[in-house]
Amino acid sequence: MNRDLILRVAGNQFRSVAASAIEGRRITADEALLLYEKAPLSLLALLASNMRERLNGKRVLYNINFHLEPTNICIYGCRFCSYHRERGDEGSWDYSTEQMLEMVRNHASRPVTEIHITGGVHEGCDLRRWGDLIEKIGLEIPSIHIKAFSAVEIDYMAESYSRPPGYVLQYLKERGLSSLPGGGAEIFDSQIRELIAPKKPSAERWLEIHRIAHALSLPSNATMLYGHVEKYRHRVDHMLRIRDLQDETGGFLSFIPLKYRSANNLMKDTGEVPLTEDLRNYAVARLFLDNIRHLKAYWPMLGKESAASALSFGVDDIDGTIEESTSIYRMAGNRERAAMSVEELRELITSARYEPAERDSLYNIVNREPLSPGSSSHPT
Ligand code: V47
Ligand code: SF4
Repeated sequence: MNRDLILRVAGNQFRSVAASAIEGRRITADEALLLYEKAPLSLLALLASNMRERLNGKRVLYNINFHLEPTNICIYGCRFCSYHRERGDEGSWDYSTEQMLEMVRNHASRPVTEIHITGGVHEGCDLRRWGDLIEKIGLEIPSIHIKAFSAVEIDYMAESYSRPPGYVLQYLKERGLSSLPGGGAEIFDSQIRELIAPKKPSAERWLEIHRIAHALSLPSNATMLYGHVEKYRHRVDHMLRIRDLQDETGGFLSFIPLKYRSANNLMKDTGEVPLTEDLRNYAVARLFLDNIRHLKAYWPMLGKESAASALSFGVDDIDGTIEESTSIYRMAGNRERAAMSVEELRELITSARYEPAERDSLYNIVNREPLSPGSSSHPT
């Protein structure tokens, strides 16, 4: 839709912010708050789509990856988390390096380009052990991109070795670490953080670790856990801190809003926000984070249908065709099978009238022969 038409739809109340968005000017925190609180969903869809087309055309990217979750035993006990267990609890796990390498070998014949490793944190989450693990994974699949260890895990390794995070990141990089996932950010506001994740490292520490990673040429993602007790202003504050850091380093590859899922955790009475709220959130994130090119929908958390709707609200990246090894959202109440074949994912994108394209972890397009059914990443 052309500029004048969008501005007419925007009306007086939103004309100025709409013009900024369309003309590529940065929107302010107050404008983001206004969009969150008052903008009609139809206008948000138009503005976010306009911006996503300017940045990414009609393309929707996906990556063929698999998740490895070494353990769900975790000392932090975040109140929103349905996944963590105490050692010895029913449903807890803590894989040995050999068990994890066996899982990796099971993927070696599949066309995966990335392994995503993250999990709980406990006394066994040792820097040398994780360094050894990723080194061995690199020997099993030399071409694989290893995206591993959230800032929370990096912080734990640094603290337990009484070393700065830069030491830990450099050590892991030398053993094959190529980027960091965006977990652990939650909501940066200290009061909300205290309510939902009182034991977790602070927002400042999360940002510091990503700043250092970027300086070491380790790119990363940023997440935001939304739809619980936070208010819109906390989301804006969160994204502002990410936008500021991105201005400084340019190291964030994508922004990933994570919808709070309420089953089986201490905050279950909070409930979940409706799909319209997810779409509003994607659109405002797209418009506010003008310096992060990719906006990712993590479909195992959102569900397939909702992920397809999110494409019309600024999302240009759908997290991969992943395996059932991803348990964090299943345990938090998403009953959908956490796996989708490449064909299914491409179909979801084309049915929404976008253009699917496979990407690698650094957002280069992967051109490959059509996958034969035998080599698809569909779980057997
Ligand atoms: O930090 C935990 C979230 C995150 C719940 O970087 C929950 O590519 C909703 O960060 N409801 C970990 N969310 C996962 C993560 C991630 C996921 C996909 C891709 C990438 C990436 C990173 O999961 C945690 C927390 O914010 N989480 N429990 C819950 N009940
Ligand atoms: Fe541990 Fe992560 Fe769950 Fe918090 S969200 S309890 S850090 S596994």
